Amino acid sequence: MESGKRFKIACVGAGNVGASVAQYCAEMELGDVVLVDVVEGMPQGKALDLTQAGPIRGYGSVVTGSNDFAAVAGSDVVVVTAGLPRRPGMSRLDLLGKNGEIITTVCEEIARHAPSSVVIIVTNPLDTMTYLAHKKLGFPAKRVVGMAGCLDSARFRAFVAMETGVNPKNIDTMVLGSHGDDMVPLPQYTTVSGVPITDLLPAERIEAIVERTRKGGGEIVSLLKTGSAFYAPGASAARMVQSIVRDERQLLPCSAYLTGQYGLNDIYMGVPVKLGKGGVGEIVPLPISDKDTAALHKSAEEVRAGINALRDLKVL
Ligand code: TXD
Repeated sequence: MESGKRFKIACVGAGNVGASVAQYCAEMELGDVVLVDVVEGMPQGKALDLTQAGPIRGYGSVVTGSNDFAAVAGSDVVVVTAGLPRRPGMSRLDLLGKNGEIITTVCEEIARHAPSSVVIIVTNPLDTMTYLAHKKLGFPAKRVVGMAGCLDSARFRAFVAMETGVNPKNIDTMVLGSHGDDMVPLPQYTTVSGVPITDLLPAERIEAIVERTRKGGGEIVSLLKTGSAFYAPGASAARMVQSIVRDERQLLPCSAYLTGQYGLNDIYMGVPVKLGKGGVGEIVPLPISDKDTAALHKSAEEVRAGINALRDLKVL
């Protein structure tokens, strides 16, 4: 990825999240964007719609759509949102098996057509699917990364902004662990213009914000009734694309492959990474309390259970 070159970003899965990733990437002119989906005509239609928004929004990114995976050829970054939502009567295990099959097929195609790409997985259950993708793609771990922490920390920041009335741009935070109820938000690393929120807000308000962050996805699902959040997830994945194509080396919480960091091995989990050209540059070891370490290990158990279930289902 030399500087000055025109980047290509593929969004595999052109549903709600995939289309918003495409929209944000085009608006930020991160590169040309291709939407790929199995639903006939849908990625082409959304691509045309986004192309027609360009003159008004002032971007010139070329946005195309296809039902053929060959369209991802030459992509620098591939964002995978392909998957099924959980339907009534479908168990978590059924969903794991179905999405596991979709990730397997998609990764075979990505490995064939875009073998040098950095792949960002968004499909749930996030950390388990990212682990599966890493195994199926056969790419070095640094080129396979999961999006969840960026979203969880954006939610945390938004709630702190709502609580304090301060511009969310002034708020920084870090969230570790798996994507789900067991995530580990870190109030001690959450600051408003450099001031830790532990000095600004009473403990019970912080606890309430942490709890709301943990349940952030569910809160939106219950309001929408059909489907789940997509604006903030799309923006979070686009932020990761930005850090990669512009080699910004932003320190972002991402699901990354661990080889002993934080006492965890052979697993994908949300940790702070320097994200830049080529993917995950470095996993940053943060000093965290024994309580947070225990919480992180507890959330790892859930990811391991998912990985084992995929093995039982013979998907992995
Ligand atoms: O933080 C996070 N990681 C998440 C994850 C935040 C939000 C959403 N999260 C998960 O992303 C969600 O649980 C789903 O697993 C994915 C995608 O969510 P989205 O809301 O975009 O779902 P949609 O709108 O149903 O879109 C999925 C698309 C849909 O258009 C299908 O036709 C397509 O995936 N699909 C495929 N595309 C390509 N190839 C294959 N095989 C395929 N199968 C389905």
